[in-house]
Amino acid sequence: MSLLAGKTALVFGVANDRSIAWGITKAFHEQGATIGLSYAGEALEKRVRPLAESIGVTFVESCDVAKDEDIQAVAAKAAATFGQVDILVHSIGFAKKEELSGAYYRTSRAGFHLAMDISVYSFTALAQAFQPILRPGGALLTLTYYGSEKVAPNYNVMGVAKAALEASVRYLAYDFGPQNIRVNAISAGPIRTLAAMGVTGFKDMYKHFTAVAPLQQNITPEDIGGTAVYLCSSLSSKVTGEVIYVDSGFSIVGMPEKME
Ligand code: NAD
Ligand code: 0WE
Repeated sequence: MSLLAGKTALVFGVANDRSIAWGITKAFHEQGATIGLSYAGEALEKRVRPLAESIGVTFVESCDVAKDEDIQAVAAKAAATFGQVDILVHSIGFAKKEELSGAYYRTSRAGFHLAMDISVYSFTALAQAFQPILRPGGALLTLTYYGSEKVAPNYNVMGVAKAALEASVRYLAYDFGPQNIRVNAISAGPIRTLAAMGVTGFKDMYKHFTAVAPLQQNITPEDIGGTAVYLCSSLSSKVTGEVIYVDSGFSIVGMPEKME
């Protein structure tokens, strides 16, 4: 099956081979998409370029989403290389490490702004910059987490940012609907990626997750890739403004059977 044949996808947020963005990229590649990759800054190039080469991707561009000029530059390069783009994946989030432990009320003004800028505004900024070259029938996709809805201890300002990101998905879906461009989010269960390493209590949470989730299995970037293919292909042609959970069912459980 080639669900994405003839489609061009730009994926933002590959840091290494454990990144959710890389799981999505591999799934898109398997479905015949033409792919472009964008990474956060020159320091990551030595990791991202070999990954890109392993699947024959030649469009590999640095873009710090905190910089409007970087975003404008990738959009211009994408226009020159591909003409139009069908799919944009935003798999980016960041907060200062010190904001991700302790009490949420201690969040600094600067820490709040940074988390909102990188984790929320950047999705809107990409939508804005790529709007002129998005092909009707296309799709925008971002990644979120359950800490937007319920308190996940230590997730703190990222939880507030993800709530705003999910609201952005709905507003963007409304704006882009008339262009026949769909906008959705995947809410992923915990995955051991770079962004999850060194997070206070991640190991315990990872174990607790399989004890509570109906499917009793942890989530992989490949699991996310499958749902990303669905959300960016015509299989989901009338689905927009949604947050789809890929979490082994964790979020439907209101009362764990046993505490361990
Ligand atoms: P990751 O570290 O592999 O990916 C995060 C990416 O954000 C990195 O590639 C990093 O370079 C990029 N980034 C950070 N600041 C940037 C900037 N200024 N400009 C451009 N890129 C920047 O980790 P991941 O877990 O794959 O995270 C991807 C997305 O998935 C994030 O939005 C994260 O919040 C979300 N998510 C992760 C989990 C999890 O448990 N790992 C669960 C649910 C949602
Ligand atoms: O969205 C995320 C990762 C968010 C994240 C992680 C870091 C760690 C390193 C954002 N910024 C940074 N900045 C750093 O310096 N997840 C869903 C994974 C995650 O992160 C948590 C979690 C979970 C789950 C942080 C605290 C509690 C739970």
